[in-house]
Amino acid sequence: MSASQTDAIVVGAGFAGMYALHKLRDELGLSTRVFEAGNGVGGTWYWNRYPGARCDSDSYIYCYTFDKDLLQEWEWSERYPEQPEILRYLNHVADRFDLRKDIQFGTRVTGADYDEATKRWQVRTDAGEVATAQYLIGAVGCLSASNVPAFRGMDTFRGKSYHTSSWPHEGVDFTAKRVAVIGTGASAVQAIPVIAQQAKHLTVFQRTPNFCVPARNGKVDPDVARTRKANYDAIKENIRNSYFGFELNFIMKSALEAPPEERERVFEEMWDHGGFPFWLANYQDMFFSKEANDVCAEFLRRKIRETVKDPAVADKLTPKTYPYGTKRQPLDTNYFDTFNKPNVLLVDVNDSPIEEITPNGVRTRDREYPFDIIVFGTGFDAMTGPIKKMGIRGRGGEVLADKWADGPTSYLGLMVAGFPNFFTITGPGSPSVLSNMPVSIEQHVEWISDCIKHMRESGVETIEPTPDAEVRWTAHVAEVANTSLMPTANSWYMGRNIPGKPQVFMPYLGGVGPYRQHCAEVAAKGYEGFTFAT
Ligand code: N01
Repeated sequence: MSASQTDAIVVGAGFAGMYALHKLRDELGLSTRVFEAGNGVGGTWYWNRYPGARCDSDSYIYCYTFDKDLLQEWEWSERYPEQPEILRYLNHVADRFDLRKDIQFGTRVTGADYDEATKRWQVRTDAGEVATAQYLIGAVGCLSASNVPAFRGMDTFRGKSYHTSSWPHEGVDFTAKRVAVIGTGASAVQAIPVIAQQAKHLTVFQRTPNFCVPARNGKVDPDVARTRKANYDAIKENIRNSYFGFELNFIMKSALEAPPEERERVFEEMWDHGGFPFWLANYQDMFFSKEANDVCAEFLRRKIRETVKDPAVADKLTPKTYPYGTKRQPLDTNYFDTFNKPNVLLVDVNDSPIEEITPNGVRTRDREYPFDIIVFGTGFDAMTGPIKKMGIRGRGGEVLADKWADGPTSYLGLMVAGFPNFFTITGPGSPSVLSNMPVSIEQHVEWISDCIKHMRESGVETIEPTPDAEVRWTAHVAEVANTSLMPTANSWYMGRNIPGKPQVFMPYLGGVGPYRQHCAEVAAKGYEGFTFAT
């Protein structure tokens, strides 16, 4: 067993961990070590290699903005970057900033204990290594702990099975295969049309239908790309101060006050434009008023009925049980149209629940379906799952997973009382998954780095939130969520996709811009709500 000591340990080498390493090592001069379970950089984009995987944010803002030259030199080929292209970008960043030399790949952190005597974190890895550091940064992502439902007979299946988030690097050939996809979330919505093109037959097992909006991917007009490059300073400012980290704003009007013809035109424009505007730049009361929401939802339901030829299938694909937008908006390319293909079958597991996985396939209450390949698009133990998996124990041996038994608590989604010098990047209680992730990641990394700089200049060794600040912030996160319709859905934002998980709305809905400003004010007031110790 070897032991190492550094100023900082970062867990994870995705967008967040890579920038944290650059900031702490190259700007603050801290000795920094990164542990990464994958054998390369990229986090989400290293693991999620399923067919059709691409980002739902426009490429020109799904990137780092901290380096002007990097922004100018990288060319995105399409409106939405595909997984291989994002991974190439992140590898380029790793090379450009010489990050790899301080990243230990193929190493999973299995535990981290705070030693009160030395004021250091002791981090253990699956390689049996122990490393200590003053600062511990959890850059483990929000969607990195996969959820594979515990169906009876899971290990009896004689064919191949894959979860979308741990896809084989060599890809999967579906030619002439009978394929099942279980789940219809954002990942499956991307994968299903691509798999259906290749497979002999595809059966989709759906628990909850989704309101999908067309992505409308394509090449970016070179003139548009040039103009954006010339205006990156303004774009950066814009997304940092926006509500969701995009160049999008709500329509400052009620959906109910807009005349029906005007509303129809606006909806059609957003539909034709594709992407997130329908979700994040709709009428301002869409997230707050059920009546306003119904108007938006009905437009999308009509689009499903217009696209899907068999009315019974269209009906099954039409969401009816939750307000529009309260589950993550999937963007699609021919998703609904795929169900018109003769080789595609939709099974609603509410009518016909999955009872077991058999050696030959899937048995529902009604019949057995034979398959060669089963794809689990069943999502993640989101936000808290990856942090809990790190096995964090703070002051007095308190286990973070126990502290969070009834749901996550934090101050600003950045730190937890009783866990000194442990920072979470895009943790629960921050805008994180309700934003364009790189924008929120940069804000957190920069805040953490400024905080550590301040600590070193002030000669203090530890920082942690006061219990009172944590209680107040956690209550505020819930209060803001409860003003909206968001908590009413069975979403992973609420933890409702995981049996037994506490039902708490985890991200902060207060908006990227206002949240950024609040974090800055906290720092300006001498890190109000935190305590320092020497
Ligand atoms: O996972 P999900 P995902 N039996 O949890 C179903 C991000 N993402 O991987 O809705 C049957 O959304 C489950 O049903 P229900 C994005 O933030 C980003 O698709 O819980 N079905 C659902 O249909 C996204 O939100 C991009 O009732 C079961 C599906 O499985 C997040 O990742 C691209 C089941 C899981 O859907 C997660 O998306 C793709 C069971 N026991 C994804 N358990 C980008 O653009 C679960 N399901 C960056």
